[in-house]
Amino acid sequence: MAWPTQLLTRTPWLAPVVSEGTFNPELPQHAYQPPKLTIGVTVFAVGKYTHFVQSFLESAEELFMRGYWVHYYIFTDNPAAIPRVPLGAHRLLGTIPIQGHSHWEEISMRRMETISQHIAKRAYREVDYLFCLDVDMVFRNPWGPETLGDLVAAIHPGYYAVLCQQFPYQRRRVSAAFGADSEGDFYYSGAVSGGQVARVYEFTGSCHMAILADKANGIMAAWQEESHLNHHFITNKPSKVLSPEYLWDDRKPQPPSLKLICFSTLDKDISCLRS
Ligand code: 5GW
Ligand code: MN
Repeated sequence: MAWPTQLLTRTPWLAPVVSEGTFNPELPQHAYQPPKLTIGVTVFAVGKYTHFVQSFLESAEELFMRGYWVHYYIFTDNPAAIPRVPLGAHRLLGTIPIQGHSHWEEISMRRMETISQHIAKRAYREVDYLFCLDVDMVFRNPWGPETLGDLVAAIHPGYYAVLCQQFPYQRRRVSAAFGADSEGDFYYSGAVSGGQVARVYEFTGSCHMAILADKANGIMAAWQEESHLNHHFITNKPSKVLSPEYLWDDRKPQPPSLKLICFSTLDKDISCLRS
């Protein structure tokens, strides 16, 4: 498959698609003043994934939302394994104990529920925007206020050059995550989502409900919570879409249409971590 030589800069519903060169790095700083704006980040580090926390946090401290107030929330079954990474001014970290699960599908399916409950309990008071990120990633270039929006999703690096018929949507009609062949605009990744905290509460709650409905019918969607997230975004369109620069995979060659990779997957040995 040929990579597109250029990325879209607007979605059909006129939301910006953010990539290097589409924004002036100086301008959003002013648009989102005051810098007291607090950006929350949720990450899960369950079982062996606590190994990823150090490089995630170290790179985030250097490159994620510099100059802003940041509140990391790390959900883990092993708080003692969370390293103490020195944080900059106005940057806080909370470790939230959660139960571990032996099946990775179960861990993944509980993320929506956990985030939604955490917003209701605590995060709605503490942050203005919230990003829900995978932990097996590192920041490689600045990730700044150009990514802030009401409802933000990132294009999955594996599907940005394919037609919607080829999206790996949940195609079984019985699932609450169902997506028809003709539906959908982009296939979004489950590894990066976010927005205004109230909007994140909305979509995590709605995905959680859909997951429960599927469970009651004995169904697990094709790509678990990512399928539900994609289903949600078919009708609730993101107000901002991040290009795959904000979610790349280092195992893939970097196509020329992607200029600056901000956040990418660590080359992890999946067989060893998933055993
Ligand atoms: C473990 C085995 C297989 C799949 C996921 C896990 C796993 C995921 C885990 O044992 N512990 C854990 O904390 N996670 C969380 O779920 C991490 O935050 C991880 O980034 C996220 C998604 O799982 P990934 O990164 O393995 O999924 P892919 O689709 O990026 O490979
Ligand atoms: Mn991941």
